[in-house]
Amino acid sequence: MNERVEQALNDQIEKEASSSQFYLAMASWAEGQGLNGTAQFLYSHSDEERFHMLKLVKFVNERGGTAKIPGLQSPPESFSSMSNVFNLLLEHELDVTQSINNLVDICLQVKDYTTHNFIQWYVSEQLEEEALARTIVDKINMIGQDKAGLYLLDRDLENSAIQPSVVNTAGTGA
Ligand code: OFO
Repeated sequence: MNERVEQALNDQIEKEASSSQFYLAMASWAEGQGLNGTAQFLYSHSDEERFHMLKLVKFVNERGGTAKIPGLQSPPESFSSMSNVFNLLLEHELDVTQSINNLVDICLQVKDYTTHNFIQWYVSEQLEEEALARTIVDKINMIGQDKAGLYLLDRDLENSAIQPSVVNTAGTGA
């Protein structure tokens, strides 16, 4: 496996693992605040990010590279509000998208079309996740300080009533 691609994939493993921890910290905070729907949503998002990490680990190893399991920085323990949580989440997803785009770029530069093909799944996934985060941030902005509105949003998150507004068009499953 090309060294630059391997390095970029290992950097991405670190990003996905950090995402998982970050969302786990958010989930735990939300649970402590009695925001059970939000907590459930974030716990499952954290699981998803771990799956993204694992998928990369397996790909690197299967392609003859060496996946590196990273040590991670501690995520924040507390957040100031739902708005704070989801704005941070959106910011984080935008950063992950940039890093995926960088990976795509490297694959094209070194003509690694297999990894390029593999990484398309992540490109679609980021599109979905960004759209979902934006939807939630928009709703929170609309609700403002209205407690009843926040209660309903928390319930919607629990019932998965909030779905990404962009459909995954990659055609590749998990
Ligand atoms: Fe891994 O999908 Fe977002 O970060």
